[in-house]
Amino acid sequence: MEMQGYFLNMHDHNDDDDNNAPERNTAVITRTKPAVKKPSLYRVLLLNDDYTPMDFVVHVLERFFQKNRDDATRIMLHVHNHGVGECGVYTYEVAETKVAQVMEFARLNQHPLQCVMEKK
Ligand code: TYC
Repeated sequence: MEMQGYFLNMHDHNDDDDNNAPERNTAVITRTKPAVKKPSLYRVLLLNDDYTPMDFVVHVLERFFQKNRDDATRIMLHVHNHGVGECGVYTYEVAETKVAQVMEFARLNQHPLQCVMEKK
């Protein structure tokens, strides 16, 4: 059970000085703003095109997404055959950086390769 984000308040109503008085305690659980929030995650996607060489896409996946040769080839072929494919899942700023790095690298090499991010 997820209890993070809840606060347990104990109330002791025995504030008279009679030690023999019956216990009259209550517990109230209130929802609170969690102190720690899970960050939203974003998929980084490669889009297919007719011109970018397959070897270049494999290299991009190895260089920017830490894929080994086999996984990079599998993802490249998935994009080639289906039009779009996932390179990885990251927090917003990391995903944004990956997209910018890939777009810059493709532009420098004069390939039309497109890389985008989408919220999961
Ligand atoms: N379709 C490209 C070709 O036949 C290869 C390719 C794969 C291009 C993946 C982009 O994201 C891509 N050369």
